[in-house]
Amino acid sequence: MKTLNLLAFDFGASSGRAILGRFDGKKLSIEEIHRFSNEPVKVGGHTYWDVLRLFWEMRQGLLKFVNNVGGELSSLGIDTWGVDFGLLDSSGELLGNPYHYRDSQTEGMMEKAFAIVPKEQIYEYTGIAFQKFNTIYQLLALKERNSPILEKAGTLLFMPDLLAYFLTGEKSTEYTEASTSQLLEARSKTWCTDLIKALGLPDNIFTSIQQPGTIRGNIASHMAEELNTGRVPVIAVATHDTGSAVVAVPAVEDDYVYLSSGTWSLMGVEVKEPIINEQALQWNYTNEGGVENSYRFLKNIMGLWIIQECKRVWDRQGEVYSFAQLEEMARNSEPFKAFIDPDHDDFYAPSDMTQAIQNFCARTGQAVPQTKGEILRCVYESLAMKYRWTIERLEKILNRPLNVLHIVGGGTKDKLLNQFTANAINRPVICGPTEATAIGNLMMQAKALGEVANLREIRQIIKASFPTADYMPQDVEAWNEAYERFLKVV
Ligand code: LRH
Repeated sequence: MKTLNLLAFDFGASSGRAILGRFDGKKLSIEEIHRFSNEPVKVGGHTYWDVLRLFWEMRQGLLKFVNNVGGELSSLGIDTWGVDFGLLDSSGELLGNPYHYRDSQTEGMMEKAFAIVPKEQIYEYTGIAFQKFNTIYQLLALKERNSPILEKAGTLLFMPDLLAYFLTGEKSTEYTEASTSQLLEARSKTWCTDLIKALGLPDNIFTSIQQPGTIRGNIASHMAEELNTGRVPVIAVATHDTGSAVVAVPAVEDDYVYLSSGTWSLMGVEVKEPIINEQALQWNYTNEGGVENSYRFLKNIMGLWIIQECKRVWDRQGEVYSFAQLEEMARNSEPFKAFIDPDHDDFYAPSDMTQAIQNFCARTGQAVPQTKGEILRCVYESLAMKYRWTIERLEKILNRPLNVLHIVGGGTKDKLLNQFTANAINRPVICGPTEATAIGNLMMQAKALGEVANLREIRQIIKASFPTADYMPQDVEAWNEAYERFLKVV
């Protein structure tokens, strides 16, 4: 076959990139052709995404392909974080800027929802974990304050669908992203109209659902002309970034657990049927929609957000260090001084993360980390411990052992955390690829174009194309002892 040029637009909560993939049928190689920041914008008491700027960055990525790379672009795909959306009016115009999932509008909305539809019933319908930022609670917040935007809304499009709409003019909803809303029925993979109606949300704003690996349209002709791209097919990949990342886990074993590590840490397994039971509900595990009828049974863990936010605080104070320098400070600090529960609400959106960590340690009667190194070491060790906590509970729910951990995503660059994770979970850890999300996005394009058969084949190709790094557990005794102390704060 001729080599395909595929373009992945991968939008994360702090940055985005356009990654060019060249696929010759056997191997995939990647090249970053455009990178940009994605800062939340705070105005008038709310936090928004600057979606038009994000679209502008997509155009820059396309222009860079045309001007710097050249040749034929076979297709493109878009993935973003979950849950957030834009609303269009009946003529297709965007009504306001999409809210950021960390906006405070959803405070108290879960409780409001449970008063109408019991929590257990919501879980039974959707299988989705309770996170205050889920689309369901964002919509409820708009409804509660009689938002004119919601009243005028004709169509809801999630972030990747919205960006695809700007590009193609086609309105559709991709399944993996839609599943994060907590508004889909887990088993039938369709909108849960009973839940939507019970909460008094409009049920006429949702479009039909497309499975990942299908062609959703082509770049609109006026834009194709302007950018000189040709009418490139736009593919519905697994448009939820975690969905794309999990596609790219280069696993050959059956007994593995994955961790998609970035701003969030998403840890879980791939299953054929959603797991909806009391234990899964109690420990707040989710069943996100995956490719080829799979589900991602996983837990959302706060992840590197905590480190990113510490860095932001220090940057603001004029003490600017690279992530590599911060990692070194943590490495040189005293072990096991204090622990936090990374998933405590204290760490969701504090104005000063370092303060939040210190307050948590003081409140729980532990030594209070003082230096940057101590604070970071506390976060790293606590994350590693939370991974162990999560795997142990996964094993209980699944009733089978999970013997190896695959870590993918940007977090794999953090060697200290990789090693701490192996130590804490006492299992081998295989790290890579780092650009898993973009790679999963690219390979689902190849599948939609008919150049690769299935997920199994995709993973073999990824394994053959990208190296991994292995970490073996060390100091297991000391980590076991410290885990007992960690358990006291979760
Ligand atoms: C990770 C992620 C995660 C969601 C969160 C909002 O980027 O998609 O899966 O829950 O963002």
